[in-house]
Amino acid sequence: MSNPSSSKCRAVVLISGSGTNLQAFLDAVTAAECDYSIEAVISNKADAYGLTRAKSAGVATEVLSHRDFSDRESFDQAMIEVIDAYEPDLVILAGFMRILTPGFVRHYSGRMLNIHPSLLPKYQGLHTHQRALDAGDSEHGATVHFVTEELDGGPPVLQAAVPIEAGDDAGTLSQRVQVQEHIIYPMAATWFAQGRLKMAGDRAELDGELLPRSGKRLD
Ligand code: NHR
Ligand code: GAR
Repeated sequence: MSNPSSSKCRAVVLISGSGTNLQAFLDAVTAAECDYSIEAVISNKADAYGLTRAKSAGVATEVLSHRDFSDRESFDQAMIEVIDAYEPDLVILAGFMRILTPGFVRHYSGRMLNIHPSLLPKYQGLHTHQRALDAGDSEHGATVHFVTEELDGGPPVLQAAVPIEAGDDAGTLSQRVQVQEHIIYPMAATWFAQGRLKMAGDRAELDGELLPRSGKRLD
């Protein structure tokens, strides 16, 4: 099922911060036989460490600060222009921290993925690790999902769980979750690049079969 290199899936990655998920993608494309290429990394923050990771890997970078725009619509419109110059097949949100407008989301409908640090549909939005701890949950995790207008509400693709251990705080828990993020996110991107993963209404579809409403669970 792998693509010939001439039709390799072109991905653009959006970040706001440290970019450990971006690093997992960069490592995957450096290894042989990856089904996608990373064409560019775009950050809304000039000091995001992920930009350094991209440059070290020889990947093009762009910075577009939301502070230079008067509203979300004009920021998102400028982002579309920057992103589309790279002619992406797939847009990957990797710790990108700005809520996207309906127009932006529609433009990339069915070809934009996010990783969210919770076992969706639990804990949409921010501060997920602390919320899982405060609720006394026994497990937590991360979910890759297609991005729709509903924040963290698009069709889940793949999720991985980790145990919550006695003495965990948001920092130790997020580190344990991130180990799983770095496994499941490149896996989902590979499925997309191979043409096996699609958004079908409010569900994700893998190899022609609808996935469960919380996505496929990595065991
Ligand atoms: N946009 C849409 N339309 N749909 C989604 O599912 C999105 C999205 C944009 C980002 C990532 C998301 C996450 O995984 C994501 C999913 C930022 C916020 C937020 O409140 C919430 C969720 C996510 C990302 N951002 C604040 C804002 O006003 C700013 C917070 C900050 O700068 O630290 O945009 O959790
Ligand atoms: C990741 O843990 C990701 O799940 C989370 O931010 C971290 C980014 O880390 N995403 C969100 O909270 C989105 N709102 P990274 O920059 O090291 O990949």
